[in-house]
Amino acid sequence: MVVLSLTKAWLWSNALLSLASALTLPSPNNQTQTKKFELTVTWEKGAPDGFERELFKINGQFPGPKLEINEGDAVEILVKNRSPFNTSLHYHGIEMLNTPWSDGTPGLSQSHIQPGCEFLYKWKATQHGSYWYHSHTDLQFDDGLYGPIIIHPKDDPTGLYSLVTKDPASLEAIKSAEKHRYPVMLGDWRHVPSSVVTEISQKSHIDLLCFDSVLVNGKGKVDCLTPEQQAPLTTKAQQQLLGRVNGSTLTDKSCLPPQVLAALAGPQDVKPDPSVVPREIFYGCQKTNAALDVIKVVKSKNCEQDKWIMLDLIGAFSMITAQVSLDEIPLTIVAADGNWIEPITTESIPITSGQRYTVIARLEKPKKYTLRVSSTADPQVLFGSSIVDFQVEGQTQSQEPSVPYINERGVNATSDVAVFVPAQAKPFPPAPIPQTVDATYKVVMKQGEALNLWAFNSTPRPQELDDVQPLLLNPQPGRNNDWTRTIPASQKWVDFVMIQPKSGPSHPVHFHGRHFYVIGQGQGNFTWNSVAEAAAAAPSNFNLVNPPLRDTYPTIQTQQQESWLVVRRPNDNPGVWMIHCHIQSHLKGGMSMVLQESLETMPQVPKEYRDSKCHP
Ligand SMILES: *[C@@H]1O[C@H](CO)[C@@H](O)[C@H](O)[C@H]1NC(C)=O
Ligand SMILES: *[C@@H]1O[C@H](CO)[C@@H](O)[C@H](O)[C@H]1NC(C)=O
Ligand SMILES: *[C@@H]1O[C@H](CO)[C@@H](O)[C@H](O)[C@H]1NC(C)=O
Ligand SMILES: *[C@@H]1O[C@H](CO)[C@@H](O)[C@H](O)[C@H]1NC(C)=O
Ligand SMILES: *[C@@H]1O[C@H](CO)[C@@H](O)[C@H](O)[C@H]1NC(C)=O
Ligand SMILES: [Cu+2]
Repeated sequence: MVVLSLTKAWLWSNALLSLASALTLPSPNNQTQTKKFELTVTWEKGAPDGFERELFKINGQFPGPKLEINEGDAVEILVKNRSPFNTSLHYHGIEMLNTPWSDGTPGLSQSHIQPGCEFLYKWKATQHGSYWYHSHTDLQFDDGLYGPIIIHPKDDPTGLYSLVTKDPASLEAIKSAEKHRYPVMLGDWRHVPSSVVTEISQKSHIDLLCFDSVLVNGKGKVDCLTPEQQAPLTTKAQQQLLGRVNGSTLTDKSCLPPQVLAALAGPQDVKPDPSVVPREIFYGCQKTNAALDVIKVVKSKNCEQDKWIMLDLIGAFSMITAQVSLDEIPLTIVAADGNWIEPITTESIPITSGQRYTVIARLEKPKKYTLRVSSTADPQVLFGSSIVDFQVEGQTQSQEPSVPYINERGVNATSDVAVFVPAQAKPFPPAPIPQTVDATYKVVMKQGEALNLWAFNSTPRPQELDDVQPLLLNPQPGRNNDWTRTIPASQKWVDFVMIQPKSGPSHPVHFHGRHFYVIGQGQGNFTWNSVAEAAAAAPSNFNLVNPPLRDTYPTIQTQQQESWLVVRRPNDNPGVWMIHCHIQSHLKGGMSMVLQESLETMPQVPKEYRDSKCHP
């Protein structure tokens, strides 16, 4: 589409950006070093929600160990694949500045790590905040191949925290909480391995197979609702979908039944076949009572100051988007996808697959507080929880159950619950963005020719491309096809206009490499010839002053009309990067494409990454 060429704005914005970084405070934490980790991947039995199945473990645990790093550190991660499957490890949200070969994307930055083999990832922690690692091979992260990454900031965050409290003792307590952050990994979980899910989806052309539980830090339980309990939790959208097939109701796993999902197919689609879906995928709920994750926080007797905690909420969801809320305790968000924001205090936060929020909270009354994770996705009523167990030495803990802000559908209990709106997050410190760009790329997201096929532009990207020689070793300058865009180094800032067709589900769009600014979003057709024209015509849909900086952001789910999302992103990190929908079945179904960025200035791929020989 339209290619705008204006480079002055880039220079202008660079000047402002360096101004912003000159304002940052001196660093208390500048002893950088090389942090080395060894991660051994195995395939073994486990029972995260009380039901035993096989799953991936890393160093014998699920989720994998927390990788704790300081900003500025050099990071080396040796992955030893001791599982029977090909695998890979991607570092979600890590920009991989000058190390595109360590991005962990099979077919792009590396070949799969084959069973018995090892791979050494090396990258520099140029960012701070919460990130996570996960397999980028098949649907392996559905089988538990993930873990958290915490990068402690180099710059003194006092300026940020003093927007939360001016009380010196509380400020110290928050800084101390930052040193002891708790990752909270949120996942949707099935009792069958992802290989079975894939096989069923490919045979039936239905990819919305039921989940069995929601896990928090790898723990959860199966809840079964009676029809009476389901009734008030069934959304209007679900009722409409059920209404399309006579006599259908939610299954006992609280899912839309396969016939209803099959009815989503259009006349042009390959006809779905619900009859080949094994009954136990949708029916036969069996309640479990497994232990939930507990974060135990103890305030010592002689501690005068308030107790503050910092949590890194990490959306390791395969499919769902959930509202997350800690009963009775307001959460102050200080970072989104690792990027500091002006603090926003909230009581319920929507999190999609791939997104992260860093929150701080003040605990006063000793009590067990429930952290609720309630899916808002249409196919199933699905929820889970964990516990923040707050004890004060010398005080009796209240035994009263904590009072929820949200219900099992993520709906706020009362109208005064503060629900976070992601578009309102403002970067801290302010990060001016260029007002014009050098190019605009339009990406039309769509369903493929079947319910389990998905695409950016017209053709699903074939998964076999994960098995070819990594594109980074042999880039294709000039290639521009349905799943490749080549962005020359001369295009310093680029807009992507993501078009969502009507009656589509929300797609959490994820970019590897550099993060992006979410500058505009709206419903209806994107009828303008350029983003500048759109912003002039519909200013309330755009934020060109202080837009959110993210690496994963959802499109608007639509019924009657299209919707669009505009993101603005620098092209200053040469490499071969994937952009894709983070819903795993959509990625598997082809909803991804490759950006070859600034190939002209790409650093030479080091010899050890060119040589693909296995080191078992
Ligand atoms: C660390 O930061 C302090 C204060 O800004 C500075 O004096 C010191 O030289 C820095 N050390 C290194 C190794 O950068
Ligand atoms: C559903 O029920 C209505 C009325 O009860 C009937 O007219 C219609 O044909 C039925 N549709 C199907 C697909 O069975
Ligand atoms: C939930 O909160 C929103 C405002 O954030 C309000 O509009 C809505 O009515 C509330 N829902 C309920 C059930 O109170
Ligand atoms: C494992 O990865 C290699 C290298 O990408 C590929 O050739 C092979 O087909 C893969 N094996 C399986 C079972 O996918
Ligand atoms: C919006 O665009 C679609 C094609 O993407 C077209 O079919 C539809 O008619 C357009 N709607 C309006 C209201 O212009
Ligand atoms: Cu998607």
